[in-house]
Amino acid sequence: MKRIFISDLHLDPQREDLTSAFEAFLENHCQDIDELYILGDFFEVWLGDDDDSAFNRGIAADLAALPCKVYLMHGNRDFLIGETFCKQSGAELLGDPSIVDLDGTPALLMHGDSLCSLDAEYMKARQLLRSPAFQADFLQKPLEERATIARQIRGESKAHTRETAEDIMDVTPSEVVSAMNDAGVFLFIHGHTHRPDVHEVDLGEQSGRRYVLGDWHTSMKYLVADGSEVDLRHYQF
Ligand SMILES: [Mn+2]
Repeated sequence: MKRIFISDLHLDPQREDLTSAFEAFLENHCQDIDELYILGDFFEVWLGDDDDSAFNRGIAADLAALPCKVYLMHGNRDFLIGETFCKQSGAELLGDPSIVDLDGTPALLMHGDSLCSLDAEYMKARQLLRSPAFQADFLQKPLEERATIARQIRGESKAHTRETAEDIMDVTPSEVVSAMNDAGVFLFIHGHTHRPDVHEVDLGEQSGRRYVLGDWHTSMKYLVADGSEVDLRHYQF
């Protein structure tokens, strides 16, 4: 099986360059694969599946037109993506964490934000935002009000990111080891940190590998898994 993993596109109606890059990527790289995995922050913001803007419908149609199976994991920006969008796009929601079997090699998949445990303020906000009570309350507000709240949250998050020490915003190494040990895997794929790279992870008796996917700006890094062979590749747009 041939699989591709991407994350952190942060698709946004204001960023036509990203939408074009995404559509070109689907056209040029995803026509001959079996599965496409989008590991969170597909959208810059997701206000709810009832926001059926032309932009959102267009992206759903792009996915629906793919010949391969599409899996979608929530990120910290688009965790409100629900079954309606999945139906429209033909995508299947993946829990965070999930394990995928790469032709005999199990790999742990996560968005990655839950491993940034040293960022206490973020972890606290995450707990609130992901709670069913907050989400139910948010989703029954008018779309315009939701957009205002989302802008406020993003504004606060950007200010917070600027003030927080560089190392705190990355995943916590001990959390990586625990997550991989709990899952019983030697291969881990995630996004979120916008620090695409391959890391050796000391798991005690054996070492594992952690592949970090890239965010989309004018280029990005994505992972190709051909059978159990994995390769982090550069995509310039
Ligand atoms: Mn993220």
